Amino acid sequence: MVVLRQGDYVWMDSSTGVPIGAEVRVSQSGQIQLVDDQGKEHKVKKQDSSLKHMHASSINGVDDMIRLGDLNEAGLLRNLLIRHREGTIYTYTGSILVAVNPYHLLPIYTPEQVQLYTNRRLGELPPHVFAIADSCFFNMRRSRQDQCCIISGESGAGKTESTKLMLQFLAAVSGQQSWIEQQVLEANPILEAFGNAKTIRNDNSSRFGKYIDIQFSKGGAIEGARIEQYLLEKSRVCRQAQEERNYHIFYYMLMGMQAEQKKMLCLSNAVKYNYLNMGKCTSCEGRDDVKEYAHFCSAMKILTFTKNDSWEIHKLLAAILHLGNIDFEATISNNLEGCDIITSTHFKMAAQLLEVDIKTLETSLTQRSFMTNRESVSKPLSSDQASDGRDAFVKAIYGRLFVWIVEKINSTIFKPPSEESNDTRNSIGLLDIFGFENFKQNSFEQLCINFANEQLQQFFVKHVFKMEQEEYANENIVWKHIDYIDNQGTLDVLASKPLNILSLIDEESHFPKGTDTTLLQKMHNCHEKSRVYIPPKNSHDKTFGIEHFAGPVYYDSKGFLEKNRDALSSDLIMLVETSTNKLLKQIFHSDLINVKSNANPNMITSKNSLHQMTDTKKRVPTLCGQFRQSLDSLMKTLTACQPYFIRCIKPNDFKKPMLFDRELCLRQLRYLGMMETIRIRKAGYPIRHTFQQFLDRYRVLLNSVICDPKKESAKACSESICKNVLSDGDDWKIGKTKVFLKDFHDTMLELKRDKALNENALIIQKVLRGYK
Ligand code: AD9
Ligand code: MG
Repeated sequence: MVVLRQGDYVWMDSSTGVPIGAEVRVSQSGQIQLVDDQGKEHKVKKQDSSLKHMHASSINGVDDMIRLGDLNEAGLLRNLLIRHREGTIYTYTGSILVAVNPYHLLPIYTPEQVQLYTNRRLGELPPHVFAIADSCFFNMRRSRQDQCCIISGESGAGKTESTKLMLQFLAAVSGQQSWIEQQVLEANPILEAFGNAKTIRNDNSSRFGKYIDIQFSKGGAIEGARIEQYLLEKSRVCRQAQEERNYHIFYYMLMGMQAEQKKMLCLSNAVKYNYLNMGKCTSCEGRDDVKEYAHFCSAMKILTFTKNDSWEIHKLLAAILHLGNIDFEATISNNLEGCDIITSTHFKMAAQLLEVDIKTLETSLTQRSFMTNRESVSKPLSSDQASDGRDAFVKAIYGRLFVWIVEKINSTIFKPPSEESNDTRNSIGLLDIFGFENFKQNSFEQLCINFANEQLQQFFVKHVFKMEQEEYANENIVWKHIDYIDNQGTLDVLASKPLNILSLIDEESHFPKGTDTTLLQKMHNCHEKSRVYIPPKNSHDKTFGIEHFAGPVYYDSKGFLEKNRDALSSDLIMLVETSTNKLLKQIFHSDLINVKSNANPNMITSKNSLHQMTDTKKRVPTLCGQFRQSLDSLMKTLTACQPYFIRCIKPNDFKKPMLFDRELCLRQLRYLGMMETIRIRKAGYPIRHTFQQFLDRYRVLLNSVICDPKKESAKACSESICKNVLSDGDDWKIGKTKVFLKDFHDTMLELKRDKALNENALIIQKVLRGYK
């Protein structure tokens, strides 16, 4: 039975099913009131058996959640809530950083803060994204191993902002204030202009994934970087949902360009373009397109795009807008449905900017040629088919332009290692991929995005739960198994099992008679019994569901095969061939090679990835196939690094500061596996070194009177150091080949090592002075 006194803190039941914190207030008349964490008042009796006193650690919250006394969902949720309320958005779980989006600018990213966090051990100062960046940097130099930081969370949770902050910190500690650092930082505004857009979830939503690999010299200076991009959402160029925009660059350009240039491209305002006004939202609150355009232009200069490059890019963007405003008129001749293009300034401008003959543009858009046994014949397209073909062309231009821009940026910032720097150089990779998505209507793009998120979650599960517990067993560390939710089953159904969903989509895409309906049928036949697959409700329903780690998502199968085929008619490729526009030809370079080497080119599929482009024989034919391949290669890269994790949490759906939706946060904490993560980090030993590594680094802390390294084994010496520095009763372990430590042990050892080395240096100085 709990007795309630003024100022006590208790847990009380809440509608979410997870208890909420409340403060006890006793009025002068002795009446007891509870004010819960959301400010709601509740009357209670003096004694209430449903209430429980709060653990002292929960009242004001803790920096590191493994120190929470109330180690349950309520404790976890409240800790984040009260910290968020105070503007403390960062919290550790051991070395894993949890970041709650504040949705307003906090004064914690100043150069002074960068300096404060430089060269400090994790946990010495309050949690911060800079501390993670510093720790990555320190560990890279200490272990000479590549590091990576995986930043995850759903759309709008703050991944891209965290990535930029990490980058800002690393550029600052690299300390050269050189051109290359500036270039690495300024690549971002360009990528965001072309690859980010306003969505209902996020005003600056990344519609592509990126991995930035930053290379450092042995001395810790940034030498270069490489950006890998994944699967830009091309459909956005032609279609946007309500309240959403096309890619920022279009609006920037129309708002920010000089009148004279706009006139040359025959451009007017965003509302005038079909490709820009579909979402009924051409401006974005809080985003100044004019200012952003100026920033974009200066970034282009820093990244060595010439004036001419920039103009050519603008020409293609303008051509896209004009193409979008072309109208088709249905015709019937010889009983065949066809269409004409209605002559307009837009049509003329499109031809002029693409530098193609206007008549050839018309036939390429309104007819499709194909091969019979002997000859090539052409067939008229209906106006719907023609406008679909036009959209496919536009998507192909934009998608290839994006890839070209990333390649161009890489050619400036990537410095291939010289022979001598090759083995001394190390890197830190930052992964910022599109967050998990679940809209009212989800399509092929969402399936790809969510598949990528499944893979990253599995990487987390593998690292934090599987490999960790396997290692304890191998090293004979006494350990009580911690259960966790493993999403491998979902990945198996999606991509590993025979006849998995992605391979069925691929197979059906290759199959000439395949349709979205036959695809659904096959999926159904193969996965009917799986708990991961949710079948359509009835025979008319074209929607299937997948039980993802973050909850079920229903996908509309309509258009899946076409999107996956990502095909462009050979007529349009041939049109590009006839163009005198150098940039246009350049971005279609590999398609042009393919169309020439292919005797019977009916359809050409796109090539999207830099790496794969070099090998034309091993062509990956579908979008899905390409994406899988680039994800596989990403996973290999990540596996070769020592990983850090930042888990971003979105506190509300309204992009609002100071609003913490408990239910929304709880759902994210659950699917991120936060409870289990805290449990394993609390019980586990995330830091480990082989005996020899440990001895090499901490020899200065060894008391050689107690343990002589010349006589004793590395194991005995390591144990002696631990006993000496970490005290005997502390929870560290000696395994078969390694020392096992907690995160705070690592910090403690490093601080003591610094101190001992400094003292030694002082002694040496004194001795030397004595000699003089
Ligand atoms: V998506 O999957 O690309 O749609 P992200 O990348 O997770 O998503 P983003 O980093 O773009 O989200 O953050 C969304 C918005 O939240 C930003 O535009 C900022 O307005 C806001 N945000 C995020 N993190 C911070 C922060 N540390 N400080 C202030 C922030 N505002
Ligand atoms: Mg983003």
